[in-house]
Order: sequence, then structure tokens, then C-alpha cells
Amino acid sequence: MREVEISRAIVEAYFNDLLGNLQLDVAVVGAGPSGVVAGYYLAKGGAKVAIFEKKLSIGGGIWGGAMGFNRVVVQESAREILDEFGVDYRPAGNGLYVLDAIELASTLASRTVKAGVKVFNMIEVEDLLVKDGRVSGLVINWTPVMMTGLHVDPLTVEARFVVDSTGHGAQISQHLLKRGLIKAIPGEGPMWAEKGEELTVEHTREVFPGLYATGMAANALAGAPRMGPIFGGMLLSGRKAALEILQKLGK
Ligand code: 48F
Repeated sequence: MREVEISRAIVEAYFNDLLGNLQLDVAVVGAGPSGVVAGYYLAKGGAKVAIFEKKLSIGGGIWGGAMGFNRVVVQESAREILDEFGVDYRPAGNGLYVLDAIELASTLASRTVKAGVKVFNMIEVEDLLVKDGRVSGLVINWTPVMMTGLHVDPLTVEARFVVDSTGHGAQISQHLLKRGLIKAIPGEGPMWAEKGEELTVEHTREVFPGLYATGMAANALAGAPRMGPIFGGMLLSGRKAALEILQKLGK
């Protein structure tokens, strides 16, 4: 066994995948619950989709549950998504269900990868391609390059649709705001679980030609309330974006 053979296997496999994913139907940015669920339903519907995540792990805000108590809650309307993924839950009264955050994060991750979504972690999306008034891809760089501020030029990925699933900061839509391409990102409002859950799904939409927003990014773009450790809206938002995009792709 030679070390260089191990290296060759890794380099070949990784770069074949990267080469194979430079032109996508859909590029999802951010592997939190809404982005991962969007990726899953897009792949299941026949789209070529990859997720770009700046951290090492995928799952975003799921892992810590609430205040580090690693349990999360979903409401009745999101149960069918848990059933689709095969995540266990138990009734907690008043139409709520409680589940293990570790099981949710790991199962979403595993099922999404098995559905055919390529996840590129440790890659930060630092900008967007915008041509003729339409978002048409991503500008990407290694997270460590972004963290250290080294002057290293990025690479690009073409996509027919981009999904901003970057959570509370709506990081991807911010690039449009700073160029005056969208008017405002009001940011999330004070906590109101029921309203926030409802509005997250309602505001999941194409926010600029070629760009969808899901989850907390959709909330931030609309100035809707935050909702804390209830996750049904995130799952429903990811699925809604996926189904709309599939329709626009003619899938
Ligand atoms: O924040 P996050 O989990 O997004 P979400 O799908 O879910 C929100 C909930 O976790 C929670 C909540 C629930 O009720 O309020 O907060 O809206 O995941 C966002 C992911 O995007 C990544 C980030 O590391 C995280 O994993 N991300 C953010 N900016 C970038 C990025 C970027 N520029 N490039 C790549 N990944």
C-alpha cells in the first residue's frame, strides 16, 4: 500500500465530481435543513443539483437543537416530510412532535446524498454570476481562503437556478442588495413561532430571476418573525422551492 495511491484515489474522485458539477440545473447554497430538503426533492425530481456548504458539516442549525438541548420540534403539517425521510418523532401534545436533532441532521444528510445530490463542503459561495438580469451561477472559493483573507481568485459554477439557503443572514441575496439589484433585506423580526413558521413557507419564492430563497433566508428577505427551535417551516420551505423549480425546469 503506497501513500501516493491513496492520494491519487482521493484527488481523482474529488476532481471528477467537481468537473461533473460545474454546470448544474440547480446550485443550492447552504446545507441547513431547508437547503438539504430542497436538494433532496430536486434530485428526486430528476434535476442535476449540488449543494455548496462553507462549513465542514452539513445540517446547519439542526445539531444544537435549542440552547444545546439536541431535540427539535415540528408541527403536524411537516410530519409527512419526516416520514418521507424515515426520521422518528413522538407526539408532544398540541399538534407538536419532538425529535432527536442528531437523527434529523444525519438522516437528512444521508438520504440527500443517496438521492444523488453532490455536497461540496468547505466551499464558500463568495458571489453570484448575474447575466442579463438573471442569476446564472456561483462564484466559489475555499472556506480557509475566505477566513484568512488570502488574495486568491475564485472559480465559478453555472446553474439554471440558485437557491439561497444560507439562513439568518441571507448571505447570497446580500450580493444583489449591495449592487442595488434588490431593494432591501429587512432581516428577521422578533420571535413569534406560529407566524414565523407560516411566513417562512409563504415567502419561499423566486426573489430575483434565477434565485430562490428558502428557510431563514426567505424570512430575512421578507422581514418575517424568527421562530426558534421549531423546524417544520424549514422542511416545508425546502420542499416548496424544489417543487416550484422542478416545474420551471419542465421536470
Ligand atoms: O442556518 P441554517 O440551518 O439555514 P436554514 O435552512 O435553517 C434555519 C434553522 O437551522 C434555524 C431556525 C429554525 O427554525 O431558525 O436557524 O434556513 O443553515 C445555513 C447554512 O448555510 C451555510 C451555513 O454554514 C449553514 O450551514 N452558509 C452560509 N453562508 C454560506 C453558506 C456561503 N456564503 N456559502 C456556503 N454556505
